[in-house]
Amino acid sequence: MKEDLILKSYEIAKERYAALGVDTDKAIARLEQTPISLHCWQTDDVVGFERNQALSGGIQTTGNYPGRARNIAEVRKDLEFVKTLLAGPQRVNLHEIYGDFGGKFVDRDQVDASYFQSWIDWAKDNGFKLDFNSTSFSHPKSGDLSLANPDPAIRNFWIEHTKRCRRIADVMGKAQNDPCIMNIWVHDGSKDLTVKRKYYRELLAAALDEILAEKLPGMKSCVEAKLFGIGLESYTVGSMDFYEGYCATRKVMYTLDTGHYEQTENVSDKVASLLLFVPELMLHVSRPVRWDSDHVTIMNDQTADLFKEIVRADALDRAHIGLDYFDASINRIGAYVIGTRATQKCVLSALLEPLALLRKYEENGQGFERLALLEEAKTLPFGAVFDYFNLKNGVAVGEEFIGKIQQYEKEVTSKR
Ligand code: RNT
Ligand code: ZN
Repeated sequence: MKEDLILKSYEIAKERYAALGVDTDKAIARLEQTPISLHCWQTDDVVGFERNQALSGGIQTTGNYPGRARNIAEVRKDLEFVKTLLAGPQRVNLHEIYGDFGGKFVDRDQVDASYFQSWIDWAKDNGFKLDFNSTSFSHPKSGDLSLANPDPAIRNFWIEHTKRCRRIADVMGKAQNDPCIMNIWVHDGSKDLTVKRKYYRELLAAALDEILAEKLPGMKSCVEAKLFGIGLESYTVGSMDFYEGYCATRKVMYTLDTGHYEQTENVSDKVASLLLFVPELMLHVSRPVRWDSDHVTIMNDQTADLFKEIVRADALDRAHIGLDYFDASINRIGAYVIGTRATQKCVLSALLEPLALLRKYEENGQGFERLALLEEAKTLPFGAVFDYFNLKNGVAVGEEFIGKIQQYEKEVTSKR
């Protein structure tokens, strides 16, 4: 794309926004400080390196597009390539099953930071910081209940696993001089009706209390609520209400996955409530289609509104952004780039909102003016600012990344 054209368009856009009291350079600078955590599991359909078996336990990938990463070297190579197509900082979000086990079977209650040293080194060499997740799915002991299992042997196995994962995250965070965010999501639930709803939730709360008791300054923990798991449709132990109460009383970071709500629910409206009661948010930016389907994130109203609410709450510093979808039906690298850029577009568009003026209208009771400006803001030259952000950071502008991904497919992923 013609560089001078992008620069010219940006100058015009900058003036249009300035007239509404918005500083586009400042918005870009803020976006450049906003890391997006790439979920490693999009490279390989959430298989990992523990037993090389298809995913099981409440979630599922669909599609069989060729080119899945089959080993640690391919996962890393794909992530390195993805990074070349993205402006701004990225982190990499690992699951425990992506450890560097060197062909050895390491059970979940045996894992330690030594299996992640090569990830720590790789991340440092490639300018990534790491986030982490314990893994309760895809294991013979996963069953329907892990941390909330009434059988103490199974429950303690998962408690031990999760404690070990927190220590791994602590090592990662110390190595990178920045807290590693560790997410805890368990699929625990019931396919059919249960008459012991409260009991399992008591078990989960007690398990989490035990897990989170250890002070680990290099990491931060977050816990993720869910509507339902596949095969566990009637009851979810870690429901929204459960985790809202848990995080508010324990002062723990809440993971808000945009796929985990009723389809007609307005997820963005949760932000300004949660932020009053929980210390921080971890966002799993995803796209539900009819259900929690984990389609590739796009710039739609739900995602745009989510970031608007975060910026309006002045909480970009209290919200950690990660992606969480697994689409195996299209080029997987393309899925990353589309989702990350869409998320960045939503953050940027939120930062470019003429908020001061909108708020002035609201304070004056000028409802017409507020609505009019909200509508007009939608067609401000936002694309010119996003293009400039990419140009400035030396990455593909606009649709240019399509050809680059096609080339990588031809040279790399199609040969797998
Ligand atoms: C599942 C949760 C969870 C997972 C990852 C793989 O519904 O969203 O975050 O997607 O842990
Ligand atoms: Zn999630």
